[in-house]
Amino acid sequence: MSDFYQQPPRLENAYDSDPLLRAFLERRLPADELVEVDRELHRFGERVIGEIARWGDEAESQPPRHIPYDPWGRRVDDIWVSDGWRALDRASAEEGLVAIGYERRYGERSRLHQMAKLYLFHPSSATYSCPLAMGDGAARFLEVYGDRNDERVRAAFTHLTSRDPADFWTAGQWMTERSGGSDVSQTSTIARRDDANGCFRLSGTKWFTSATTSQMALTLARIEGAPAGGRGLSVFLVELRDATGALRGIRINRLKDKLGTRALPTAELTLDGAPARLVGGEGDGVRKIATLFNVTRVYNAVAAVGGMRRAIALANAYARVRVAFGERLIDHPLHRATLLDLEARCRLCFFLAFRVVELIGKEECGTATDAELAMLRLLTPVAKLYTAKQAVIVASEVLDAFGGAGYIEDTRLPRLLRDAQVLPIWEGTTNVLSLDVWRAIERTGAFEPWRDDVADRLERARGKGGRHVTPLLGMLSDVTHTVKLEDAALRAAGARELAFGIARITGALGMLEFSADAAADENIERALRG
Ligand code: MFK
Repeated sequence: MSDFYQQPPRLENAYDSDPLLRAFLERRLPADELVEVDRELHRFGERVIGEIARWGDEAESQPPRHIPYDPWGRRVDDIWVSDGWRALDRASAEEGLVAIGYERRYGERSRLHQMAKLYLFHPSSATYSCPLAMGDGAARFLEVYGDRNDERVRAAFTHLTSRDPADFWTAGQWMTERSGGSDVSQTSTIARRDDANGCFRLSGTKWFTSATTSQMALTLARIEGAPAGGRGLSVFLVELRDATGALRGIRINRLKDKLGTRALPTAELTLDGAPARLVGGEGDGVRKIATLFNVTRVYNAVAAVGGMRRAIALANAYARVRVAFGERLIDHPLHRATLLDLEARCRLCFFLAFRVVELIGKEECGTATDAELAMLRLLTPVAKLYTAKQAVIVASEVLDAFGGAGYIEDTRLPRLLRDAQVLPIWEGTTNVLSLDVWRAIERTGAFEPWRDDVADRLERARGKGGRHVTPLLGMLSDVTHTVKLEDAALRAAGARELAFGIARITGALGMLEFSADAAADENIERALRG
C-alpha cells in the first residue's frame, strides 16, 4: 500500500508574492502614498488568503436558497445566505472596497489603490466582487445623474460608499429581460406615475438580477407613453425592502441554477407595482446607464486579471511540490514554458486593465484630457472583452497543470474555471462588446487619439532598445487598416479581431515600457503570441 500523499499547493501573502503589482504601484504612486498603500496591501494580502478565503469557501459550499413561503403559507420570498457571504459583505465595507474610489484620498490615483485591493480580493471572495461592482457603478451613476436635493438619492449614495458594515449597501443592476440581455432597448418593464408620492410604480419581469440580496437596484423601465427603443427608457432607483424587511412590490420567481458564481444569489423577479424613483430625468436610459456599466466593466477586467494571478500562483506553487518522472514539475522545461506562457498573458492583461483604471481615475477627478477620455471610451470594452477571454484560457490551462486534481471538486480548483466563464458573458458578451468598440470609434472618434498615443510611445520605447517595437508597429498598421474598411459587413465581421488587436497592442506596450530590460524580455513575445 502506498504511503505517498501529495503535499497541496500553499498560497503566500497575495500582495507580497506579486512582484508585478508591487513594482507597478511603486512606479505609479508618489513616495508618501506608496508607503501607506504598501502597508495596507501587505496586511490585506494576508487577509485575502486567510479569513476572507475561508468565508469565500463557506459561501461557495453553502449556496443561497430561496424561501418563497413562511411556515404558515405567507409569501415571504426570503433569500437565505451563509454566514460566510455576510462576513464578506462586512469585510468589504471595513476595507473600503467601494469607499476608496469616492473618498479620493489620492485624487486620480484613488482608483488605482481601490482596484489593487479588488484584484487581491476578487479571487478569494466567491464573487462578492459582483455586488461591489454594481454598488460602485450605482454610486457613480448617482454622483453623475442624482439630484442632490433628493434626500433618498443622497442617502443611497452615502450607504453605497460607507465603510460602516451596519450602513453599507450594495446594489443590483437589473438590465436583462426575457427579450434580451444584449439588446436592452427591448426592455418591456413599464413605469406608471404614482401620484400619491410623485414616484413611479414598476411592472415587468427581470430575468437575471445578480446579488438580489442587495438593498437597492438601478433598473430600466419605459414610462407609460414613452417611445420604443433605448431612448424611450429611463433609469429608476428601487429600494427592495421596507423597514420590516418585506419586499416592496417584488416577487422572487426563482434563483438561477448557474454553471459558476454559485454563492451569488441571481434571481428572476416579477415587479408588480414596485415603488421606484426616477433618476437622471426622463429618457435616454441606455446612454445614462452606460455610466454604471462602464464601471462594472472595469471591475470585470480587474477581477479577470486577479483571477488569473491567483490561478497561476496556485499552479506555480503546485509545480514546486509535485514530482513526476523524477523531477518537480517546475523543472520540466515544457511545464515551465506553459506556466511562463500563462504569466505573459496575465501580465499583458494586467497592463491593459490598469491602463483603464488610471484613465477612469482621471475622468472622475476631471483631470483627463479629451484624448484620454476618448481612449477610456475605446479601451473599456476592449479591456473587458479581452481579459475575460484570457481568464478562461488561463483557468482552463491551470486545471490542466494540476492533472486529475484539477477536475476534482474538493480541491476547489474547478471553481476557477466555472467562475472565469461568466466573465465574457455578463456585462456584455465578447461580440456585443466588440461591436461597442466600433460604436466608440464611429461615434466618438476614439481610434485616432489611441493610435497617436501608441505611435508616440512606441517611438519613445525604441530608444530603450525594444526589439518588440517593430512587430507592435506592424500590428498597429493592421488595426489601422481594419478601421479604414468601408464595407459595413466586413467591418462588423472583423470587430473581434480589431478589439483583440487593440488589446494586445495596449497591454504589450505597457509591458514594454515597464520592462527593465525590454530587449531581453521574452514575456512580451510570449504575450503577443497568445
Ligand atoms: C467581478 C465583476 C462583476 C461585474 C458585475 C456583473 C454583474 C452582472 C450584471 C449584468 O451583466 S447586467 C447586464 C449587463 N448588460 C449589458 O451590459 C448590456 C449589453 N449590451 C450592450 O452593451 C449594448 O451595446 C447596448 C445595450 C448598449 C446597445 O443598446 P442600443 O440601444 O443599441 O444602444 P445605442 O443606440 O447604440 O446607444 C444608446 C446610447 O448609449 C448612445 O448615446 P447617444 O444616444 O448619445 O447617441 C451610445 O453612444 C450610448 N452608449 C452605448 N454604449 C455605451 C454608450 N455610452 C458609453 N459607453 C458605452 N459602452
